[in-house]
Amino acid sequence: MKTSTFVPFAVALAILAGCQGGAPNNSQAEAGKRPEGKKIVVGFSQIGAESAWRTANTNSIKDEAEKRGIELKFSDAQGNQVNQIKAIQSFIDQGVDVIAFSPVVETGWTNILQQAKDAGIPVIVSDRRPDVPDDLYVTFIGSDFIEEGRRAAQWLVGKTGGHAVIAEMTGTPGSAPANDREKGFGDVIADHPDMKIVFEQTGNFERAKGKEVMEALLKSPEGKKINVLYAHNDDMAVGAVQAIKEAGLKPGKDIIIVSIDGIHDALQGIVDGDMNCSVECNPLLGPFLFDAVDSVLAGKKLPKRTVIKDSMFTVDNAAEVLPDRKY
Ligand code: GYE
Repeated sequence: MKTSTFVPFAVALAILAGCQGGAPNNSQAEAGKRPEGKKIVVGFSQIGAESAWRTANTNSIKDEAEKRGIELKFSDAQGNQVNQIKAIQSFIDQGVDVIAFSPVVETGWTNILQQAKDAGIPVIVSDRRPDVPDDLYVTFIGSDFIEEGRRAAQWLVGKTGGHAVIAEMTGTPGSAPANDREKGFGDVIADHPDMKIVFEQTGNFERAKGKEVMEALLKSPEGKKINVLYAHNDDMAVGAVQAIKEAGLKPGKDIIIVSIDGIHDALQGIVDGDMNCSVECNPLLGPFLFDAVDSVLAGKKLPKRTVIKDSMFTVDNAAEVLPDRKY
């Protein structure tokens, strides 16, 4: 079975919001600017290494750059926006051909992206959306996080018949996936009066934090009431599974677990009966990113938004997918 399908640009679910593309602010796109044979230089500012998703995303980007002979200046911000802004500043100072980044939080990017624009360096947004005017980046490639939250909730409605006492473990505060996965999920359960979120706390998208938060929750009065955990990513859910087991309960049964990403360890958890559903969010963005780099440097117009098409894993298909899951 085909599990995670990348949609080629030609048929991508692209929202052609204006379809301005990168050509207008892309001085490098003009033929002849880069000396013959000179490598394309791309600066990429990554968030950090908070999750298995992120590590797979980093590897995909590094592997694809190498495959294409592109010089990648890769910077790991260790979860800190200030470090990301510094990295982008240094890419501008070095005069790279293209800047790409995945913004840790949504706000606070307008100034630095305006500087990139003023320097004539096109910016490609990968994975998470920054809250900036459209003209400050060429294209945004990533999954639809609101839809992921909706799908998690819709699955849960089917599983529980619309009766659930839910703990929601949220991602990095202020990040697009935390904001959107909360919204999408909340919108769906709002139509179901017997589905209630009684606890909400961040686990920062980290496995160890997920375990810690669940340990504390299970000791509190709310912890005795819940029968569902909705985690904004699989790593936090995997950490929570550990805490649930240590508390003498059965994850996947006493507490139904639905989360997002579709990493190997979550598929394993589903196969083992410890977890119930993982909505896929595909991290393998490298090929998309460097197709976009090529297009922008060739002066081609790009859609403002490319949505990556994702799948969903439950007991019905996890075993089939697991052997090939690389991350
Ligand atoms: O779900 C989570 C990661 O931005 C989609 O970030 C990404 C999220 C992913 O840390 O595991």
